[in-house]
Parts: sequence; C-alpha cells; structure tokens
Amino acid sequence: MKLEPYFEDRRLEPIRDKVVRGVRLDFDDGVMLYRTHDLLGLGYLANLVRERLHGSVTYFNVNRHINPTDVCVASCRLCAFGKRIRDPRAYTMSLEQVWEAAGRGYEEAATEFHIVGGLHPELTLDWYCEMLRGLKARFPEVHLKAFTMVEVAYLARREKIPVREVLLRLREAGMDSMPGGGAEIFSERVRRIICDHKIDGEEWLEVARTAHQLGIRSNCTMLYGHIETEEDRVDHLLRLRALQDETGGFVTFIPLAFHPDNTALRHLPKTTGFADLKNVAVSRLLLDNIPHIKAYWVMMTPRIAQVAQRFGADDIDGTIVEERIYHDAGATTRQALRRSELLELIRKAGRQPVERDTLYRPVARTETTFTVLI
Ligand code: V47
Repeated sequence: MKLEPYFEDRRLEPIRDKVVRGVRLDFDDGVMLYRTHDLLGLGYLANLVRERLHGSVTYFNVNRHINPTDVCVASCRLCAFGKRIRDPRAYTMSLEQVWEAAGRGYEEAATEFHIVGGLHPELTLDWYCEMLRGLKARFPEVHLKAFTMVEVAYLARREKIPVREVLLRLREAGMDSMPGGGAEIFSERVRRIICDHKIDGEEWLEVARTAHQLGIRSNCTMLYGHIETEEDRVDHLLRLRALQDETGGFVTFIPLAFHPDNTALRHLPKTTGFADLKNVAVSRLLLDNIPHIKAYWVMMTPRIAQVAQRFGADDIDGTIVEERIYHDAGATTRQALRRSELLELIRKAGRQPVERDTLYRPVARTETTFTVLI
C-alpha cells in the first residue's frame, strides 16, 4: 500500500498535483507556498523534485574563498563587509598577497577559488586580469569562479567599455565562471532601501545574460529575511527562471539569509531555521529549470544545511577556508569545514556525498591531488 502524504494545509494539494505532473508553478502558487506554515508538506514536495533530479546525491566541493579587497564605493545598508577607502579597518591585498592567500589551506587541494570583493575605486581591469593570470600560473588546475555581476558592471563603467568587453578580457585572463552574489532582491522599492547605489535588478540580469551568451556559466542568489515581501521573493525567483529559460546559463541557485549584525539594518531580526528551510524548498519548486539548489552552510549553519538536504537542496557548498562577508555581519559559524566533516554531515543526513568541481563534474581524489572525471 502506498501511503499518501497528509497535508496539514489542504491548499498544498493542487500544487502537489502540479508537481507530480511536472506542471510549472505560477506566481500565485509561489506566494501560497511562502505563506503556508505546513513546512513538512512543503518539504515533501520539494524533496520529491530534488530526488527526481538528483536521487540521493548531495554535492559538495573543496574550495577556497578569496576576497582581495573590502573597499567598496557602494555602502549598501545590507552589507557589513564593504568599507570606505579611508576607513582604517579597510584592506586591499597586493597581487602577491592574493596569490599567497590562494595557497593557504591548499593541503586539501582545492578545485575552485571563489573570488569576490568590494567595488574598489582604484583597482583597474588590468590589475584583476593580472591577478587571474597569476592564479592560473600558480594553480593551473583550479577553477576560477570570480566576480559578481555587480563587480563586472562597475568595471565596465569605470573603464568606459561595454560589459561584454570586460567579460571577454576577464575570461581571456582565466575567469572560468561567475558566482551568484549581488542579486539581492530585484524589487526596486526594496533595493532603494537596502542597496541603493548598486546596479538595479534589470542590469544584474543583463550582465548575467551577456555572460551566458558568451558561454560563461554563473550562479544566482536571492537575499531574503530583511524588508522584502513574499511577492518580492516570488517575483525575484520568476525573473531568474525567465532568464534561465532564455540562456540556460545558471548552474546553481543559493538562497541567502540576511545577517543584520554590524549593518545599517542591524535593528532587523535574524531569520529563523523555519524561514531558511522554507526558502530552500520554495526555490526548488519554483526554479524548475535551474539544476542545483545550494544550502550554503556558512550562512545557514551546518545543522540547518544538513536538514535542508531533505527539503529541496542537493548541495552544501564546500570547505571555504576563509569567509569574511557573513562573519563581518555576525555569522557565528566556523570559517572552514574539512572535507571529512562535509562527508560526515552528508552521510548522517542519509545522503550520498559526491565531490564535484564547479560545473558539477564528479571529482576523484588521492590524498593530495584530484582528477575531474569526464
Ligand atoms: O553578494 C552581503 C550577500 C553575497 C550580507 O555563487 C549578505 O556559489 C547576508 O553570493 N547578510 C555573497 N547576505 C555570498 C554569495 C555566495 C555565497 C556562497 C556561494 C556562492 C556561489 C555565492 O552575500 C553578497 C550579498 O548578496 N550579503 N551582506 C549580509 N549582511
């Protein structure tokens, strides 16, 4: 006998029918999913889709974050990382320091460097290209996932050249793909309050479109848990979904919980575990064309990221080694997890760990080296 799940919230039943038949969910379905308190019903549906796509596999990678500078002209209210250039706490690494930092913690042989920083008013495109070339020369086998859409748009403005040109130059210097940050929430009303000096949502999507048209894959994100409404979140997800229909360039979606400490929005409450799991599940259900949903352990804690593997997520991110953006904003999680700890977390959730490279090709390892399979 097959047991049918019991939905505490009966409004989930028509959505269950759509999910079972593979019918795309619409705006109203998304808002309903955000409004329900039936987290188990919602998680059941998201897990159904997750297992249809990835079976019992949970992906992770061995990566290292590098933030070359925290100097930023944008002064977003949401951010505790960016500093003004004259701020005595601000830092900017030299090229040698970037290359040296990349090698620290390398004993686990990272397959990816995740490189993002502030919008520095003096660092040039040439400087960033040299940084990439130096990394490729020293770590030729490591994938460089670098620069958000926001950083690329800023470089284009500063250098007075088209975004396409910036992307081509960065790729030529060694950029392999792009991370998903800076998307925040596309609603203009909300952006005016949380990140008023940043490019708008349409520009973010346009930079992503250009990157994808050039064959550069990227991730995408959504920042939730500040002043946005459920409608703003659904609108954001559907705009990402529409671009993905067009380009197919997004690899992974990462829902990012707002951390208020040390930001201009520090009066706002932190998100809850309930909200974090709900965002994972709703994004899995709405983003039917984005292959992976990442539960970023630094942001949601390893404990919640582990549970999220049963609520729609199929990825938990990586070893990271050094993290600044969330820790400047009050994150109390560790800076790094070892490969063995990630394996343990995944196995104890009853999932099968698969180490991946940035583009989700499986990685085989000896003690200190790795091979990307296929
Ligand atoms: O762009 C900044 C957000 C992003 C805060 O692509 C904040 O694989 C919460 O994009 N509270 C950086 N969020 C992180 C990011 C990311 C992380 C992991 C993996 C990938 C990937 C991308 O964090 C920023 C911004 O959207 N952010 N400040 C804050 N106070």
